[in-house]
Amino acid sequence: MFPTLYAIVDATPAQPIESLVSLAHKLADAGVQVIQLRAKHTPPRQFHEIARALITAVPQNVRIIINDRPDIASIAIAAGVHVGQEDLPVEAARQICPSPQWVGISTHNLEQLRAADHTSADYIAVGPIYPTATKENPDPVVGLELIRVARKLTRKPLVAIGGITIKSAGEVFRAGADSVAVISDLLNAPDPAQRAREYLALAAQATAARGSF
Ligand code: TZP
Ligand code: MG
Repeated sequence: MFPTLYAIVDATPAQPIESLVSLAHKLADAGVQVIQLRAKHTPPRQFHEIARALITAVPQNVRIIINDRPDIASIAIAAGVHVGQEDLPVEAARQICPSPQWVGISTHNLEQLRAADHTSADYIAVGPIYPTATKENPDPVVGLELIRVARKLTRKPLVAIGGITIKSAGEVFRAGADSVAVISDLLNAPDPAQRAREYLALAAQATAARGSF
């Protein structure tokens, strides 16, 4: 089963590596099985250094996924890479990150979803589901409807992203998401590990109630 909580650690260049490692540790201890490292404004050398630090800090069953950069995912021996519509295409990323490494792809509309379904992507992210302040220049909000449509269109795991909170996650799972990708509602929580546990418990309930598709 695809991990139900897809935590994203958003690194800024000024953030000490120890605080990122400590956060990854806490999330892993809480039961999080996939953590994406997103470092939009961090130079590649530092990005690689953070990636290595996180990969060595967490147990082997916790997948560290590198955002945007298949080269860094490969060289850091990460569990995979996540690409957007303006990054390298999935099959190009796949050449750099062959299976069993994961290649994930972001989609923002039906056309992109259909195209992603025909690639070797291991999962498809859909969003932004709700308004988000985390992403610079986000695509238009797609709402729960695009998850419902996506659920009928693909058998690949669906990761919903964008503005998801512990209050909205239930309806996101009920719409057909396998997983919720969360940045601010995790990182800004008073206790991110506790919030992660809440997501995992809620996901277990929501997916059990929904049954399998
Ligand atoms: N892609 C679409 S929305 C988003 C990304 C990276 C940001 C999600 O962050 P948050 O804080 O969970 O809305
Ligand atoms: Mg990207």
